[in-house]
Amino acid sequence: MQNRVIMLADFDYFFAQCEELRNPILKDKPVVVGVYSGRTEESGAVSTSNYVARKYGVKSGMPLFLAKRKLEGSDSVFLPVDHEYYDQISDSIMQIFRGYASSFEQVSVDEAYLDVSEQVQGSFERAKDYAQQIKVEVKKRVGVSFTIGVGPNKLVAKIACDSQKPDGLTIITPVEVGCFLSPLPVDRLLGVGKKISSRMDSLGIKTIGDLADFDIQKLTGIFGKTLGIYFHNAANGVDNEPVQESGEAESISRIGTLKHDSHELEFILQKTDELIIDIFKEVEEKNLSFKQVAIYVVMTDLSSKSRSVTLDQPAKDQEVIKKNVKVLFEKFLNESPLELRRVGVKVSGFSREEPQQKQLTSFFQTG
Ligand code: TTP
Ligand code: CA
Repeated sequence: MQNRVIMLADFDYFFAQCEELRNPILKDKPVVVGVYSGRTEESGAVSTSNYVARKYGVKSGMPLFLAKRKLEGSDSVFLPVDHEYYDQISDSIMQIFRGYASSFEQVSVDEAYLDVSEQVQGSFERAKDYAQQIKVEVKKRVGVSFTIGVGPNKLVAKIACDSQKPDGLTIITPVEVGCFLSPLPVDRLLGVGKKISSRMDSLGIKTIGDLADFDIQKLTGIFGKTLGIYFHNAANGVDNEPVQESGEAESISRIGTLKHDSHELEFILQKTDELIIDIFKEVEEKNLSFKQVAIYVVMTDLSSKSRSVTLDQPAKDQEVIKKNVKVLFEKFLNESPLELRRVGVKVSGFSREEPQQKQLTSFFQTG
């Protein structure tokens, strides 16, 4: 049987990178994206920060006031999270990934596994070029950099990915797995949190290598059969979990930058038509009907807005998206005099039933 070749792609400093994308002036400054709780001007926590800010000691989860203190005297920029925008960037990249893999599994807004065994014919040498190719295409089409870890399974791909960021590419071939994992601290394994790692520490298990060498009978005696066997396998780099799409998408969206800033309906619709074709392809592939259509805009002052409409009944028709997007933009452009820089389209409210009209047509065709 051919080797499995599994990739994990993890977008670099994702929310902050998205902010740099819509406002390139930010690139050389410390950028902090945070959730403001609203109680006082400074209360809240850091979601993420770019690598410039990280040099000052800023970390995810840190209180904003502390991040402010660390960045005192620098030309730092603090921004509130804009999930709608990050989701659209994420969706655009995920769709590119799908085209490169036989199976695909999105883990979070900024992480996905790709099973590329067939595409690279089980060769890790080829996987290197293949990964570069994916990086180049995403950079060109969306503008985002990310890190890839490649391994014979999901577990190794994930740890490989974490070992060199940002814009990294780490490849661990099956023969390298043992040497790669064994010196790493045991808490790098999924499922080994603070409590378990201190228990392992008291057993003399500090590294993944220590865990791999630890007697499996004793291990299952201490942690129970399921966990014990899992720890033993994981420490030995064994993981047979398949890469598979989990659950249903909640929404399908695309975002794109206009060739130039504009307030002109026809020009904007040319761009959204391109996005809609791409969205509809995915809707059809997944055999979905949708009930909501939304637009998203980023204006020249970098503020962003969204507008949506709920349909009377589920639809599965590209023209329905186009028509509603047109109406939403007509209304929006009337309300707002600012020129637009980026535009996005989203469909959501999915169901799998055939839309009524289609049912009728198929009834007539078969009847
Ligand atoms: P991560 O992948 O953990 O971090 P990152 O992408 O910002 O940085 P890198 O991968 O280069 O180390 O998280 C992905 C996004 O999830 C991140 O951009 C913001 C969000 N996030 C939070 O909102 N709170 C958190 O505590 C963490 C860790 C992440
Ligand atoms: Ca990330």
